[in-house]
Amino acid sequence: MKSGFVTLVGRPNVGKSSLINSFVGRKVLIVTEKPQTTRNRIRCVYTDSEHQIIFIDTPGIHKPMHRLGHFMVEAAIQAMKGVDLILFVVDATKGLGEPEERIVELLRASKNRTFLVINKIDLAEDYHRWAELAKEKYEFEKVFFTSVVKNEGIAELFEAVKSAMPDGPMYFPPDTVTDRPLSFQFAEIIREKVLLLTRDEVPHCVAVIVDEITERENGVMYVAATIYVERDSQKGILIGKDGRMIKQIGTLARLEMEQITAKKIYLDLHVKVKKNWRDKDFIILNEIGMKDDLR
Ligand SMILES: Nc1nc2c(ncn2[C@@H]2O[C@H](COP(=O)(O)OP(=O)(O)O)[C@@H](O)[C@H]2O)c(=O)[nH]1
Ligand SMILES: [Mg+2]
Repeated sequence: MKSGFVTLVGRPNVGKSSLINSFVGRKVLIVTEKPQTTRNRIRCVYTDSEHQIIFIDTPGIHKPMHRLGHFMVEAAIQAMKGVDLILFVVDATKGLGEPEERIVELLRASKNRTFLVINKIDLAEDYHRWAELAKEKYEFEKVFFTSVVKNEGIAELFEAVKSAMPDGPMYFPPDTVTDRPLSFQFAEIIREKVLLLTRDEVPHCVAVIVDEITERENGVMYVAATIYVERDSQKGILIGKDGRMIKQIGTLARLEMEQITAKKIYLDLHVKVKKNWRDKDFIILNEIGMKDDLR
């Protein structure tokens, strides 16, 4: 069997999580149009009769503004070590700018095989030339052009990834989808709904922790979760007029949680304010898995 680890890196919002979802053929990772949606290093497993590929999703590499951001970037850097292949994802509409220069340095230091992936080609023109030049200049092994939304170039890239894998063992049981527990997946789904429904600074200030998952006798799964924000005004936004916002977040999240578990779910959501948790609250930072990422 061919098996191995493949890390996706790039600046925020280029489509790293979207690409992994399309490789594994289901939505394992949350995706939104907001930068820094992904905060953790998350392993997603693809298995067929001849391959097992562990895709490692990473937070976008950016200039950190607080401790959370610092942990996120560090998680991405750690995830570049000791893998079989790196997919360096670049937005076709943006090209290689300052964030990419930093990543190129990290890639050089990691000494891994690297494919350059130009994503979002459905939104851009004239990207072939600069992409080929970048490939030559930085000595990337191959360059691929993809669009997740139009499903273009994905199969070709996936085939090349499969062929690049060395002979190896089955690292995870074949039915594994991710290395993260259900509580983490639930927390991410809830956070995604918050990101989809709120704007401005709110998305960046949100942390979600699942406090309890209990299977009740009537077959219902009881899930209690707390959404943390940094300010009272943000709490007001999340709860909304007559509690409408929190209700909408809860409904959307519950439907998706029911889909992945095939169970009936009772979702109990709470909102709490923790000032400056992104900088100061090690309990929250720990609970949302930031410490695990650095191991
Ligand atoms: N038009 C277009 N949008 C895309 C494509 N791939 C991803 N996106 C969108 O870009 C945004 C960021 O995607 P995401 O996977 O979260 O990026 P990440 O931060 O790199 O993980 C989301 O709104 C996606 O739906 C693509 O190929 N074409
Ligand atoms: Mg992501």
